[in-house]
Amino acid sequence: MTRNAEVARVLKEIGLLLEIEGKDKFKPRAYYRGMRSIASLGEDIESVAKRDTLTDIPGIGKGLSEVIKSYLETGEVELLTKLRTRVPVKVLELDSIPGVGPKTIRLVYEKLGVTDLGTLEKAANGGKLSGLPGLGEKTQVQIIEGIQVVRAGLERTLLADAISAAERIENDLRKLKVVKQLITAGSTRRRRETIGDLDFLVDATEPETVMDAFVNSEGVATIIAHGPTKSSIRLESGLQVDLRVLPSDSFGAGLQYFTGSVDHNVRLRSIAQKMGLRLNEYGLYKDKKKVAGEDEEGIYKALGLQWVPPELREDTGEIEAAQNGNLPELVTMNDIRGDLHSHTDQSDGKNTIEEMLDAAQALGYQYYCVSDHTQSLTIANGMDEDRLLKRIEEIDELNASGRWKMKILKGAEVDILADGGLDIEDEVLSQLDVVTGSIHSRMKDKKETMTERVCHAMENKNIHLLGHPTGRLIGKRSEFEIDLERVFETARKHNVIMELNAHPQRLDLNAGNLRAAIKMGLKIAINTDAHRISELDNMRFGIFQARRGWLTPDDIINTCPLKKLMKSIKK
Ligand code: DGT
Ligand code: CA
Ligand code: CA
Ligand code: ZN
Repeated sequence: MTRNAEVARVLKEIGLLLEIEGKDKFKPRAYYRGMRSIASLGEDIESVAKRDTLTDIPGIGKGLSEVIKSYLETGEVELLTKLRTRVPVKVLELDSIPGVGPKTIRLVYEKLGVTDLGTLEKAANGGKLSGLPGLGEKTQVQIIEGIQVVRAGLERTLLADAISAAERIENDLRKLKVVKQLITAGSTRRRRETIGDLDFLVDATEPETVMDAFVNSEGVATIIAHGPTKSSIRLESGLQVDLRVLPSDSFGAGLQYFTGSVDHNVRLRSIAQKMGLRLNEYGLYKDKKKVAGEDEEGIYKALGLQWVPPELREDTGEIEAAQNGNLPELVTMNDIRGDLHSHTDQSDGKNTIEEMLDAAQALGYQYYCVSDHTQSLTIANGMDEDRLLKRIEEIDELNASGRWKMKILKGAEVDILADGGLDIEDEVLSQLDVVTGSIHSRMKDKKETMTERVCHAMENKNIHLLGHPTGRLIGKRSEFEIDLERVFETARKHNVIMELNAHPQRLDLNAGNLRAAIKMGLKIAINTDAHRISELDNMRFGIFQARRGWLTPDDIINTCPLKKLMKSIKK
């Protein structure tokens, strides 16, 4: 968690506790406002505090600035400590359940003594909620489902969060002169969507020095084990990190073993056995003689396989492909020539169009599509036809200005309405370069209805892309029910491109969906859907996911040069 996110969390907790205590109606709102303000702050809160300009932040008055200062300086806030004693409720945990907010928390706390996820679950399963004022049978079912969603997401960490924690510790350890090689293996190296724990491997001249530094890393909550060849810590975020020391001449074998997956490793071991060899984390052996182990390539080669990119090591066909020399040439960051889905402060983005363009240009893109929300998404200040027409003129001017070398593409992320229509007139849509259609409403539609809706939208001749096709938010919201096979067929018929939304919490489509889509001959666009400058960097998570879906540059539309891109999205 970044410092800003930590502070936002503290403000939110205070707000929630105050609201549940119920003594003051207005104070909680001030804390929520401050929370939102800090969460969307473009600058590091610590720098603002150092300059002593916290009260310049919208929504941060004297009181809140004192709270923030106290937290940044001491890690504690007196008000929060007192509130937690007066109202012993795990408000953040309960508030994270979809469909549960402060009002419900207050009600179940007062009437049923619910204080956390476990006690709420018990009350809901016992049918105790549906008797409470304003809570029906339906809400009770929703809450039970919501608890399951939270539970499923709690134990694992999003890849992006795991990687940023890993990089922070790795960078510190790399500064030690005794470290020769250091790498994060396990599911993180395989770029799984979520991570159980981090698995560091190190080759060092003085392992104890590395171990000591490791257990003393910043952000450690508990030291689980501290030994000469293996140590484990738990970070404040709850994420566990293991560090293993490997001998130099076995580093490749250890890296291979601890990268996994278990299924992939089991297959390799049986191939070794059939060849009269033995494979373990120290090497590949013929009787007592080591035939490979220093590097990974050597092990795969000795087993008659191409080296397998970690993203493919799930035993879903990669072993056979590697035996036949048929592994795909997976896409890399260098192949990406532009981003086709992004927002500005005209809708719910945080930065101006110029700021976004400067940042995109710095990434070396050839083209960049600005695609703000449209009118039916009122909470995102979506654009109507008039505003869109103005936007079109504005982009013509920006292109003509010559300030940006890349081509600025005119786009919109239009809402797919309940009946499958789009929320902007065709007359205006036809003037845009790239139109993405997305579902943002009625996500609980029945499978048949949702499939019809999306397929009908794709029949519109002005739609080029289907945005975040399954609508899931990892650990928060499941995919909506939809017949993807029919969606893919319809997309192929009408030349609609499937988005791979690169936001770490979306990664939508998933790897299996991607493989199915390209098998049917569909093209994919990897888009960040950036709502602020920093989110343009999420492209890397889209690339990771694309690789897990076996995608090559040819499968991806935004690897094309501009001319070819415009030609191939034409209807
Ligand atoms: P995670 O942490 O749940 O996201 O997933 P992994 O894949 O990182 O799993 P983890 O941390 O339990 O173990 C790291 C790797 O070590 C795993 O991918 C393969 C290897 N490994 C662990 N246990 C076994 C085992 O019992 N057999 C074999 N062949 N390999 C194992
Ligand atoms: Ca792991
Ligand atoms: Ca592990
Ligand atoms: Zn979007």
